Amino acid sequence: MKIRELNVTPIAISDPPLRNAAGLHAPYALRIVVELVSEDGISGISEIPGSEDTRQALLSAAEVVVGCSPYETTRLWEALESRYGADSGDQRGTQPWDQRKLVHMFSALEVACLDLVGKATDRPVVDLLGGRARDRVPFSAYLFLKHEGAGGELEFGTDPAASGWAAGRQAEALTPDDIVAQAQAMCEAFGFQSVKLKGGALDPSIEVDCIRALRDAFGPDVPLRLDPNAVWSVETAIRWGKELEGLLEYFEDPARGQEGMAAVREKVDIPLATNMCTTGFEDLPGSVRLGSEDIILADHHYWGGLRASVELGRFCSTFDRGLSMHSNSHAGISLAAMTHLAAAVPNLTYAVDTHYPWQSEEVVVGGRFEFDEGCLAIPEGPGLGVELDRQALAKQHEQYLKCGLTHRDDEIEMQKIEPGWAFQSTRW
Ligand code: GKR
Ligand code: MG
Repeated sequence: MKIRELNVTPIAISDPPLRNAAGLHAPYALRIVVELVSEDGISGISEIPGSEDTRQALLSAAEVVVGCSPYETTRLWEALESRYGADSGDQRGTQPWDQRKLVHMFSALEVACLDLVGKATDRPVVDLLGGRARDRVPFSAYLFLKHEGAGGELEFGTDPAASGWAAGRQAEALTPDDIVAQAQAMCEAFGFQSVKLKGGALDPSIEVDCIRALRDAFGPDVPLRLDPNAVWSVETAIRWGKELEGLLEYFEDPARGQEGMAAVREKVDIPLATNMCTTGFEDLPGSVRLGSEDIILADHHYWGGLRASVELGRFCSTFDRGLSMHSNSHAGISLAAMTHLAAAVPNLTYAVDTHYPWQSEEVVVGGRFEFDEGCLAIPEGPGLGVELDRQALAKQHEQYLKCGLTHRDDEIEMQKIEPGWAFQSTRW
């Protein structure tokens, strides 16, 4: 079986004005939907974070991909690496999200190949990753400090008729009480049983108060996580980390770099997690040498695909690291791939991050995924178990063309509400 066609469709999905260390989310999150079609007309799909650079790179990859076998993803990796060069550590960037090129491209192509192979052989992707270690995958609530509004066409406005989580998604949340209300609305709608707060946006004292308020509201049985995305100094992370001892399941990227994380880890008695300092296989020797974290957040978009993420799981069990999963704003193709992966890796025992509650649109047939007690079952059917809704895809592509965004820039969005605001890699 050979790949005959590569289709690359950039889309924009509405995203609320969420605050983070890099500024503010734009009214749309950019994603790219990739489709590979085999000579016999079977199609495999995937989704990755979008930018004009990634779109151009994927378009140019057609000359490498067309004619390849979807079974031979190792060969595909080699061909892409020799055509585009290996990613370097600093290409990741200082922002909360990863900006490496090759891992994104390969993830897009590998996931679509696995979907295609699954559809051709009538097996779910989880079987191609070693088979299921669990049938249901638990996800975590993902809270954000935010401004009023739900993103997309609504922009900063509100719908007075909205209630439940629809209202929670629109409401401003800049205080501990607001964050508790957001958590309650999200957990009620999705049934999540773990709660993560995105930090690094406001003064650490406010974010620590949010965690205290969440503990008071939810009690000790609901695991809490805080993620300042590495904009706290080592001293700040230690000072506030001490206050957070006994309150957090894990403390995610409290400080920058493996050395900074190791220094915090020595002084603070909370497991440290990362999706910023140990983000690729080339970082693993440093992680072992320095002991920079207790838990690594896998992400198939960043670790170079689903199979590479399974290999990361093996590393974690060998070197006594816990394994969790990172997320960015995304739609259902990514969610399906994350669910297959999390179901296949036995030691991925933490509830998985997802930004999904913040989105309201879908690109897959059947519409939005329904969570049951915070969990998703492995999507049924061959491959990823999802099909492209071509009408929805066309609409979201239209949205992409209209919104004029070409890459993610949370600093520029933030400057729209706070002129002069600038990202600082260490802010507090
Ligand atoms: O979307 O604001 C965001 C997040 O901060 C995201 O960019 C991060 O990559 O969710 C992420 C994280 O866990 O660091
Ligand atoms: Mg993180």
